[in-house]
Amino acid sequence: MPWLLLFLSAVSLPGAPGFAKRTEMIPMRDGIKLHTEIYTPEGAARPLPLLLQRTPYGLPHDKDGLNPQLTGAMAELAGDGYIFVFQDIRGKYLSEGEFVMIRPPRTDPKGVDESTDCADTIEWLLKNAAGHNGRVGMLGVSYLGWTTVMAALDPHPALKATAPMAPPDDMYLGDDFHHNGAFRLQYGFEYVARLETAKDNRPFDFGRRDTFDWYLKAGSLANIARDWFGKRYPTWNDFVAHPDFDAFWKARKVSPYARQVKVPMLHVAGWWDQEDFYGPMTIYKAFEPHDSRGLNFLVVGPWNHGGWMRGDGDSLGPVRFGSKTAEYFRAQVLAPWFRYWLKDEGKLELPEALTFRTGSNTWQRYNSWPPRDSAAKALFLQAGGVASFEQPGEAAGSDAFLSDPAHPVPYRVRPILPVYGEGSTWGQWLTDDQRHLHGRPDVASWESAPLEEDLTLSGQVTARLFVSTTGSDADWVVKLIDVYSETHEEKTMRGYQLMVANDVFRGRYRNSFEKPEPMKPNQVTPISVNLHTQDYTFRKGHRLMVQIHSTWFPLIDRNPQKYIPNIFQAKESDFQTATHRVYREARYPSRLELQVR
Ligand code: PG9
Repeated sequence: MPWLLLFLSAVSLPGAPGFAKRTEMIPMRDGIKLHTEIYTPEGAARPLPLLLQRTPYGLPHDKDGLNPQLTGAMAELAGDGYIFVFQDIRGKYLSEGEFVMIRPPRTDPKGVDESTDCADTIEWLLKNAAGHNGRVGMLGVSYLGWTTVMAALDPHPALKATAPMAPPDDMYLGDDFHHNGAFRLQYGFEYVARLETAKDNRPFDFGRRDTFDWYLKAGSLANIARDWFGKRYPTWNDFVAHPDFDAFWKARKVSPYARQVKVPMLHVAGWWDQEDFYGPMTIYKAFEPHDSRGLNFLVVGPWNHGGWMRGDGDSLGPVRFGSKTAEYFRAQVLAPWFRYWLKDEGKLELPEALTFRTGSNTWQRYNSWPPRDSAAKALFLQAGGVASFEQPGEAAGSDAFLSDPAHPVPYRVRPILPVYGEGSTWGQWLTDDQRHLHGRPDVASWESAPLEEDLTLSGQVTARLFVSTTGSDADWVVKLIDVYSETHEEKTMRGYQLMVANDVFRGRYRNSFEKPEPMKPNQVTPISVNLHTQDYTFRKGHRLMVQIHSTWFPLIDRNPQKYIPNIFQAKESDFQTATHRVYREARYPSRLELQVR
C-alpha cells in the first residue's frame, strides 16, 4: 500500500490515530523550558519535514488525545505527511517563564524573544526529534501568525517556509487593540482579562449576556481600571500609560523589522477579519520591496479571522461566495506551498497576490497588490443623502448629526455577547446587515443611484472628509456599504447593507498619531481615513452607500468629545454631546477615493 494511504487509514481508525505523540519541556538559551508536543506519523517510509506552531492559547486535545487540528484545519497537511510540533509560548499554560503580550524583538543580542525561542526549539528538534528531513515550516493564525513572523525575522537556518496568517502588525494603528488611535474597548478589555488573569487563560465573567449595558454602566475607562483591573493587568496598564503612538507601540510594530525576506512567506488575510486585517496586509507590503528572490506572497479571501483554517468557506454570515473558498485555500494553496518548500514536490503556481473578489465571486491573480492598473475614481457626498461620482457644486452644504456619548451607536444589534462567549457571533459581525443603523439621527448616510453596470473596486479605499465638531475632539467612523438590489436572486438578501470597507479615526490624531491636538470647535477640518484595500464587485442594480457616525460601542471606547489629554483618565463629567458636520461642496468635497477596474 502506498505510504500516503497507509497513513490516512491510520488516522481514521479510532484508538489508532497514526501518530506517535511525545511531550517535552524544551530548554531555551536562558534555561526556561517550553512545553511542546511532537506528533510523528507512524510508519513513515521516509524522513519528513517538521511543521511548528507556537501558541499562547494552550494545546487542545480530542478524544484520542490528538491535537484536533490534525483532523481539522491541518488535515490536508497531515495527509501529506509532516511531523507536527505544537508549543506553549513562554509563560502560557504548561511552559515556564513570563508571558509578555506581543513581546517586542530583543534589543540585547544576548536577550530572548519569540524568534530566539523559536530558533532554540528548532535547534532542539533537529537534534532530538526522530525521522525528520532537516527542514522546518511554521504556520499559524493571529497570535500564532505573529509568532511565525517573529521566527521569520531572524530565522533558524532550518526554517525553510512560513505561512503567517492574520498576524497583527500594529496594535495602535490597525489591529486588535486600537484603530487609528481609537481604543478597541470590547476586544482590548476582554482579551487582556482573558490572557492576563491566569496562565491558562480565563474569560472575564460579566455576569450577564448583553455586554453593551455593562460597558455603558462601567462609564469612563478610568472607572474600568479602578473597578475591574486595578493595577493587576500589565497590558491594561500599558494602554493607560501609552494613549498616543509612542515608542512603546512602535517597538511592538512588526513592519519596521521587515528589512530582508530571509524565508518564503505566504501572508494570508481575510476581507472581513474582525481582528487583524491591517496586520497581514501591512507586513506583506513591508517585505515586498526587499523581495528580490520572489519569496513573498499574499492570499486574501472572503474570510473572517482565521476563516480559511476552518469550515468550507462557502459563506460568512448570510453572504454566500459560490464556492468552498477555505477548502480551496487549504488544498490548493497551503498544502502545495509547504510541499514545494519542504518536500521539493510539485510546482509553485502562486501569483504574487491571489485574492477572492466577492460579488463576482472569483479568484483573481495579480502581479502586485494593490494592483497598479486600477483607475482612480471618487465617490462624492452630495445634498439630500446622495452619493455620486460627480463633483459637488459651489453651493455651501453640509450634513449634521448630534453625537451623544451617553447614547452611543451600537456596533451591532444587541445583545452584544462577550467576544469569545458561548453563542457569540463576533466572528461574523463585519458582515452584519447595516440596516439596523440606517436612518438613526446620529448616523449620516449617502446613497448612490442603482448601478447601471457592475463596478469593481480593486485596491485602496480612502475617505477624504471635511468635518467639524462643536466639541474639541471627535471620532469619525466611516463605512462603504453595498446596498443589495430589491431584485437580488436570494430573496432574504434583498436590500441587504453589507460593509465592504470601514474604519474609525480619532480626530485628535489628524496631524500626528504621536502628538494629538484638540480639534478647533466649528472649524472645517480635513481628515483622511484609510479604509484599506478590497477586491469587490458591486453588481448592477446595487447601490453604494457611505455612512458616517461618531460612536461605535462597545467596539470602540467613547470619545468624551472634549479634549482630554489621556482619554483613559477622563472623568464621567468630561463626556459631552456635540454636533458633528460633514461638508459636501466644491470647496470641501468630502469623498471616498476608490481604485476601480
Ligand atoms: N486577535 C488575537 C490577538 C493576536 C495578537 C495579540 C492580541 C490578540 C488572536 O486571535 O490571536
